[in-house]
Amino acid sequence: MKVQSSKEFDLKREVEYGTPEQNRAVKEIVAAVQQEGDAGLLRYTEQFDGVSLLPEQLRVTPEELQAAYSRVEDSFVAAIRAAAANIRAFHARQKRNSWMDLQPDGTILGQIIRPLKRVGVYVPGGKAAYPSSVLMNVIPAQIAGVPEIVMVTPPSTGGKAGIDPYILVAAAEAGVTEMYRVGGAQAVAALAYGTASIAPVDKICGPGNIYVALAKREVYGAVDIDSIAGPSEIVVLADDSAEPAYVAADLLSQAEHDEMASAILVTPSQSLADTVAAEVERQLQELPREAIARASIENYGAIIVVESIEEGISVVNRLAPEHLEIIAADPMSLTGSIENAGAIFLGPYSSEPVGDYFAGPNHIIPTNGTARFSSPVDVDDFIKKSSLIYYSKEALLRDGQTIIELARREGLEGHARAIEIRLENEAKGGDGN
Ligand code: HSO
Ligand code: ZN
Repeated sequence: MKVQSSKEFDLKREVEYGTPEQNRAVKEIVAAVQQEGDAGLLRYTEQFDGVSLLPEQLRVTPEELQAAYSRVEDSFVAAIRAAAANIRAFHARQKRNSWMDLQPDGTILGQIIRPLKRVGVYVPGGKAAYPSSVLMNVIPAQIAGVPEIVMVTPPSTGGKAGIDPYILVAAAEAGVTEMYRVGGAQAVAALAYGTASIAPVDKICGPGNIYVALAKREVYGAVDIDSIAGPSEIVVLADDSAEPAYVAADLLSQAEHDEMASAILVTPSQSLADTVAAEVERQLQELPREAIARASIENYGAIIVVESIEEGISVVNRLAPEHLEIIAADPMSLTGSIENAGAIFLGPYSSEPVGDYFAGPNHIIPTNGTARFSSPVDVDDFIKKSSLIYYSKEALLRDGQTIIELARREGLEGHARAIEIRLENEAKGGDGN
């Protein structure tokens, strides 16, 4: 791992917008499913997943779900339940209440909070199908009160229509209410526009490959979508007090996600920098996903030596990482200076996987520097608000002229008159109540 100073370091990250061919293909698939419904959905499922299905085979049956439970270890079910309980408890704290303010003049202003009615969660197939991510997408929706939570996930290829039993169990435990074996851009289109077999949703979330990401962008507007997640990122801010083997292990825990993942150590300690570099190399050689982690470390990994912990903090704020670990003396005292970080892990025992799987906070966190202006997935992502306005006669008589003034300034005489007709009527003795 390269050790460099903060002056030499330059973070190069790119957002993927897809090739022109990929964009064209996605537009075509989305349009076809929108027009043809199930017929288009099934045709693309056959073409891309190699699975030929009848419309009535799209939905996962209760028997299949039962079979999935019998195929996974009891210890896995117990682990998922324990994680789900923590994630529920954390997200329950985020629930908002509707509110109303009654003013002395009788005016009532407020906000009514309602859950979205129907949400679609995309779960990718293959190796990146993480049961933990199913919990992280579904539980906030469930806590928000979303009554219909639909999961789509591609059937395994090669003619078999099965779905990973671990995904099915995680989905059931999280509270998914319907599951369908479709994936890719065609599944996103089906969720957005609906088909005879799959009713349309209000929001689509969950990670996927480039086709899924482009399809989500394509249907945005017809439905809401979540933000498109980039590769995982970890920055460890550490001083001499840190155990080098822990730091190296935590860097590799995220490097193993993806060749494009980024793992960075920021430290004022040259000796920590050198030992972590050696330790990363040692641990890499024993990692089953060595090839992926090594590519990530070579492409996007760095050890940045700074002058002081304060300079380290300013580097962190510039990077705005998805995950930040602070492994330093008195990490709490540094936390107030961290302006940009999606999730902050404090001290030597808060290794990132604690948050990835179990502690309770969401692991879907802004990447690519977007922690500057956005936040981890939470209950707010699954609610909407309606404003509530009740004006009393007294209040309208008091504010009417001011409103008329503003309306006429905008040249909107109709607006002004809607108010004026009431003021005039009231001046004549009125019959309003
Ligand atoms: N660290 C990933 C989430 C994850 N880790 C899922 C393990 N499984 C988010 O950046
Ligand atoms: Zn992870």
